[in-house]
Amino acid sequence: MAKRKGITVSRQIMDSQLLYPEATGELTGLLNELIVAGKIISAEVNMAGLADILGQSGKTNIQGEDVQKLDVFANQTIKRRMEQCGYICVMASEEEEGIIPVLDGYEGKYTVAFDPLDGSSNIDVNVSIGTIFSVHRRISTGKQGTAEDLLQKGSRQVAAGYIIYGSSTVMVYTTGDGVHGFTLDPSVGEFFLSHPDIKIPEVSQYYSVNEAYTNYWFDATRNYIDYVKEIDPDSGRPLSLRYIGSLVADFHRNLIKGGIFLYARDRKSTDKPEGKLRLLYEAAPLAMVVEQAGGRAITDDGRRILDIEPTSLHQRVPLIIGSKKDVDLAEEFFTGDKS
Ligand code: AHM
Ligand code: MG
Repeated sequence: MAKRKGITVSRQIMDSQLLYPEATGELTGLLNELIVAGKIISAEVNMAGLADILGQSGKTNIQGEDVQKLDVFANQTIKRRMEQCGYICVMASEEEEGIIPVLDGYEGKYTVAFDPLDGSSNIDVNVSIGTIFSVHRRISTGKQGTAEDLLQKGSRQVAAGYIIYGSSTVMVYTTGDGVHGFTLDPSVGEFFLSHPDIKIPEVSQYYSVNEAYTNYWFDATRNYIDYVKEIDPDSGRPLSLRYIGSLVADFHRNLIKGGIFLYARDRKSTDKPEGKLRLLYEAAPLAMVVEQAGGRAITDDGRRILDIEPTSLHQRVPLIIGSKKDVDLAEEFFTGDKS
């Protein structure tokens, strides 16, 4: 789609819908509800420092409401908008153990899984955090949705994306026809197209990994990271290290600048044998975004993230995601073809 200045995210979503004559507008409505939730969370994130000060004095915020932790606030905000929007039949949140029903009579044909505030350990120190979402079409036929509707592989997502609360608030999403990025203009409360048809650079500038875990790494991770740090200016090495500790922020930077993010299995993860990151709320939606932008997302044994059939809501998965050529090369290290 040609770049048009001043186009709002709602208009872009509507234009995409027009490509499908059979579309009913429900997905458009659902995405618009998520956008409203994102704006509310963005406003609260911007108030976070102030809310904290007010919270210490009176335990109430400027509206006279109880001061809530931001991740609780984000979770509640999305739930409340979703449960009566009429477009979904069930939802799941990284913050809650079980499936979350919608209000009786409001069942729609989609499902949403979300990480309300990814990177929440960074909230108190003004580092970028974000909301990640994943949308599937329901497959069950009863009135209420079920876990089965949520436990579908990533390749069946109909939409995915995130809203990052950084130096500005940016929404990035895909409905399967490319990746589009919008920046919130807080003075008018609208997201405007700022990153049309995002393509991730084929080759990385950055690698993102928690290097504090070096002594827990298996050989594949160690060998690959040693490789990206070797000096070889002709092939662009060494890569620079960037690791924020908010997946959504590390991912967003790498999407725009070119980069590879790794959270593989290691010896430390005895209680989390599949690594740390969650398939439904983090890996699958970002995998759809990266593939739509021309990149790749795989596990540390070379499986395509989007092909993994989920077996539980909070399933974890090793994740290697980013620029295509770099993930191709990492795959060679991780699947044993290169060391
Ligand atoms: P969270 O959902 O509890 O915030 O954990 C997920 C976060 C990711 O955003 C980030 O990539 C990762 O945890 C960082 O983990 P570590 O501190 O082990 O490097
Ligand atoms: Mg998270």
